[in-house]
Amino acid sequence: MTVAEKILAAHLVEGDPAKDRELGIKIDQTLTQDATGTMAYLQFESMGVARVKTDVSVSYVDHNTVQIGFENADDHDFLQSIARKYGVIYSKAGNGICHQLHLERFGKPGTTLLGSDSHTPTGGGIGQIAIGAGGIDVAVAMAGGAFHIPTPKIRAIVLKGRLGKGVSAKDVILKVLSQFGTKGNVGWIFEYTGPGVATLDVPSRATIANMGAELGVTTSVFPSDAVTRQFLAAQGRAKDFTEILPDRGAKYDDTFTIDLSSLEPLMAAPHSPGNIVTVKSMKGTKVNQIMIGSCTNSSYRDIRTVALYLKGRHVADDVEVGIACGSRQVVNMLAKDGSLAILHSAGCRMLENACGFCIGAHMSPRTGAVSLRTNNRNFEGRSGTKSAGIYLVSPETAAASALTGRVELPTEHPVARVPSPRKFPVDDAMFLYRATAGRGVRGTEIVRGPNIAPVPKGEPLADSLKAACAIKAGDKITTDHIMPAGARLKYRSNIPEYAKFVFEPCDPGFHDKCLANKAAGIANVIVAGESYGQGSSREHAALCPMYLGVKAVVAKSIERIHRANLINFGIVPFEFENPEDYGKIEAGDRFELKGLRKAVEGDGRLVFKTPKGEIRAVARLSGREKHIVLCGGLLASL
Ligand code: MIC
Ligand code: SF4
Repeated sequence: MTVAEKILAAHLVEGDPAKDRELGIKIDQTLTQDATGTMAYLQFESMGVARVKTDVSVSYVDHNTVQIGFENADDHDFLQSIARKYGVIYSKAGNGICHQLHLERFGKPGTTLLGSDSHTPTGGGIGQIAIGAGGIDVAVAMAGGAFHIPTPKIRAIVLKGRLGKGVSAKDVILKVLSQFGTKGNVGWIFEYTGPGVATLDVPSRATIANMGAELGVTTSVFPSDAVTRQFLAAQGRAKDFTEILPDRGAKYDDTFTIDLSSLEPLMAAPHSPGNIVTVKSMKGTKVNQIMIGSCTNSSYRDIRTVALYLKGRHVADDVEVGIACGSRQVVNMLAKDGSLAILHSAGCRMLENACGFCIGAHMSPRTGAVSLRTNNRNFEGRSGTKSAGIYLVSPETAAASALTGRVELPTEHPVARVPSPRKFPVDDAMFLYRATAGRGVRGTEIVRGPNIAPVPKGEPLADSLKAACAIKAGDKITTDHIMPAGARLKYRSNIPEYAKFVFEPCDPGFHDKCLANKAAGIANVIVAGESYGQGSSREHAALCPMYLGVKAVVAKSIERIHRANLINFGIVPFEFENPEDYGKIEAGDRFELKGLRKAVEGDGRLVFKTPKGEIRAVARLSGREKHIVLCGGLLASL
């Protein structure tokens, strides 16, 4: 068996991998972050369960930490009180970024982790099957319910050789992205194997697993081996180690080999993480901003490497450099070994240990800027500046370029490799309620400021609907297009308010149009091209459209997490049976969805007529998914 098969087999509660399209797995650990967490816990509350039923559930506050206005602080208080009541561990704002912290303090080889954040697969670096999902799926898991995944196909990414100096894990995952792209990988698990795995430390493995999210795979996983053992021991968690290796002769559905020694520095050019070019081809390009950090590259190894590049030097005058570390542990280590002083002296702006710039909530670049960033997504406008071009790079490329303000090749002046620390300084003081984890404290009063609005519930699916195409979008529409974050992030707990910004970057009139249709008894339909709903796990990209009366999406293809979110909020996820039918529908077209309910109950096929002709759509739903859609969403189905 492969590593993924072993862990899945040990957690299988529904379905047979040999026969069924969908598997139900038991979830051992959950994580939430504040931007998706308020909704997840509101939904958990409405399930009427007395306490969480997982081994470990952690609520992190790392996204909305800017606190302009009362909204973020209201959310934090709500999350803190909910955590205390239901037995969730609460990680206070300032402690660090959820995925880095979870890897350091909780991630356990051989277990399953479900997180309401698409980069939860970071845990694959420590040998977990770690999966990103919508908040309501995490709420169900906290209540002891199974999580469902498409029966996976498993691809071995065989690593050989050893990375050269100035080349690092980010270049490995950018190489994988150049091969497999950001679409067409739905349902796959990428399993890293081969002799090169042993040359990568756990944070490097985590970087690679993290950006598997950009491939659109279910998750990525590394074996749990001697390197994992050493990392856990250095975190004071030797007892959490279990060895999990693939069996000799384990069979994979596909294999792709990478020779680490032949890799060169790579970057993802605007506006997709799959748009890979060599750093060499961009050498000398003027750079305005360099941002280092995010859950992809904010470990001690990453930031210490940057310090080694900048030691005794200063960043170029015409470039701004910001650094956000992944956790307090990382900062404490950098303080102790002198790196923090090096970075300050070099003129870097040291930011809070949080998502910040990665989600457009801090340090948006100037108009038309070239910004090199070590994070994982460079979708247009995500940085907060629509005209900026974001290039995703390794910490090495970022640091080398900071010195001249131009794109530089880090391999030309490499620094020493940072060894894995023998002992990490452990300080869990900002993880609250560990003593009552899993039990909770009865009678805790939940704090609900005015930003905490109730969760809307869907209605049962109608048999036939008068409908209108509310928007016709193109290929690779991300959830950042559907439900922007950045300055809008603070409305996450208030659906009527947040819904005002659905499709803001594509069609600012979308909200008003939808509400007018809804008032006139007309259902809204979203039409899109390939790979609809790429990127983040934010269920708001389904929940807010549901609130606006969207009843169906018809796309050429839909990404896994977003498809599940649509179902969870009672929106039928149709795909065109013939992709050419996309040309037969325009924004504003009116049509009738006759026999919609019957179609969902049956084989999912629906034919409807637009002014340009007949459209054949199909929603391939499992029995479980049909039930949810027919009820009007997961909450309504419980
Ligand atoms: C992101 O990187 O886009 C986010 C913000 O972390 C999202 C979650 C969210 O929208 O709150 C994700 O990746 O799932
Ligand atoms: Fe935070 Fe960025 Fe990671 Fe999302 S991708 S969890 S915003 S650091």
